[in-house]
Amino acid sequence: MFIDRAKIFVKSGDGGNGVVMWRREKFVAAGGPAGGDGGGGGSVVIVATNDLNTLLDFRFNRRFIAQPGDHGGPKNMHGKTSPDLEIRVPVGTVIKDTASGTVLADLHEDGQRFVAAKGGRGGRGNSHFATPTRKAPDFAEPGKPGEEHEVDLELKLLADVGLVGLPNAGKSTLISTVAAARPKIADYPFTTLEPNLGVIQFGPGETLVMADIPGLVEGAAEGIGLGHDFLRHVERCRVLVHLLDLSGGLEGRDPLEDFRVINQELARYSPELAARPMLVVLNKIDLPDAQANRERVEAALAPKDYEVFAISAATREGIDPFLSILRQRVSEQPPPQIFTPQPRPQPEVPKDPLTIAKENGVWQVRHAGLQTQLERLNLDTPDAVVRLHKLLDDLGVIVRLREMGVADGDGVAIGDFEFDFVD
Ligand SMILES: Nc1nc2c(ncn2[C@@H]2O[C@H](COP(=O)(O)OP(=O)(O)OP(=O)(O)O)[C@@H](O)[C@H]2O)c(=O)[nH]1
Ligand SMILES: [Mg+2]
Repeated sequence: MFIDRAKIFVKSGDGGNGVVMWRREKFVAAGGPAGGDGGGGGSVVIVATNDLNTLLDFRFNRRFIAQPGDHGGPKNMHGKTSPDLEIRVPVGTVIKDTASGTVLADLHEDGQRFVAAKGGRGGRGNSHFATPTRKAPDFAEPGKPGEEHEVDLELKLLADVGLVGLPNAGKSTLISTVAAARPKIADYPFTTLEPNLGVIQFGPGETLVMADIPGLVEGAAEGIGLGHDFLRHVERCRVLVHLLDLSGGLEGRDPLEDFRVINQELARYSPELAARPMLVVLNKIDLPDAQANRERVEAALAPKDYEVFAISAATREGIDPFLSILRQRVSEQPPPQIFTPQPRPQPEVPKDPLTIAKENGVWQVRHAGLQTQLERLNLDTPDAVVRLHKLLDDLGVIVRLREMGVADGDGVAIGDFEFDFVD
């Protein structure tokens, strides 16, 4: 089964907490602070590899959760940083933010990495907070929480040339003749059930990648046959090769009618794809029925400005002239489209980050980012009040409360955290 889309959940590890510890040495009465830093949480990293060609692994496994960092230890010992959790995907995987649809990354090279959820930073231990006036800081920083996101993975193979045509036209035969590819070939329709890539070697170091996709039929856009979803894999091709069974097959079809049908399906999928440069290849000229059709088909296509080739994928007849023009046409086109990644949209931050309102006798303080800053203050420690006061003062909360007429003893709430106001 071919799977080329998946939705996954990723969560990075929380950072470990920094700790409050003291040096205890023989003969040293009161040692200084010695609380170690917390280790960083593991990130979830998506890595592209040429070894895979489907997103099948994500059918049953959709949650990826990296480990948290360890807390700091005594004697300034760092907590252990957790390793990153790596997820392997095929090259050509586009990663989108599920919520916004933003393209976050387009992994177009082997080994390319994308950090889908960044591990939380470890908190600093109390030794970091010692100053000449505060020799014994009795607080430390908690680790930063990890991130969690939902992302869509979408495989859009990267190939220079995309082969399109009805089932049985000979697409897989052609790719096996010109490229180092061994797809399944058979004399019945829908032999190919998943896209295959083949590499055509010209000279040393000069190659073209060709994509063979399952055959399209009339109504593919409505899901008839295997549907047209596979066109996603030729969307980024520089040149399309439209393969026609010139013999008309066993049912004696008209190759010109086949040509019209496929072009119509292409246009229904994407007008942009339908406008891509297209070479028309009349296949199976080794068959007598093909010879009978050849003159008529060529004459009908000539006025439409298509470059038309007659070949036999089976006997190689006509292959070389076709390949040399194909190589030329591809080189004239811009390289395959790589999506430009965008940063993940951040939740809207109100213009005035601070709002204060008296609700049911309690001053509700709302401030973008205050919650996070509160988390960084370890509020269980004795001098927390002083630091809380300083934080609120720095953010202008105290001034604003006074302006609004706060009185000593009034309740003040910041999220879940409540305290009494004392000036
Ligand atoms: N005589 C002759 N037969 C050919 C030629 N090319 C392909 N065939 C035959 O046509 C049949 C279909 O070929 P495939 O390559 O499987 O066709 P396809 O377009 O990949 O078909 P689907 O994967 O079903 O979409 C097979 O029996 C091939 O052997 C050719 O040039 N000459
Ligand atoms: Mg095939």
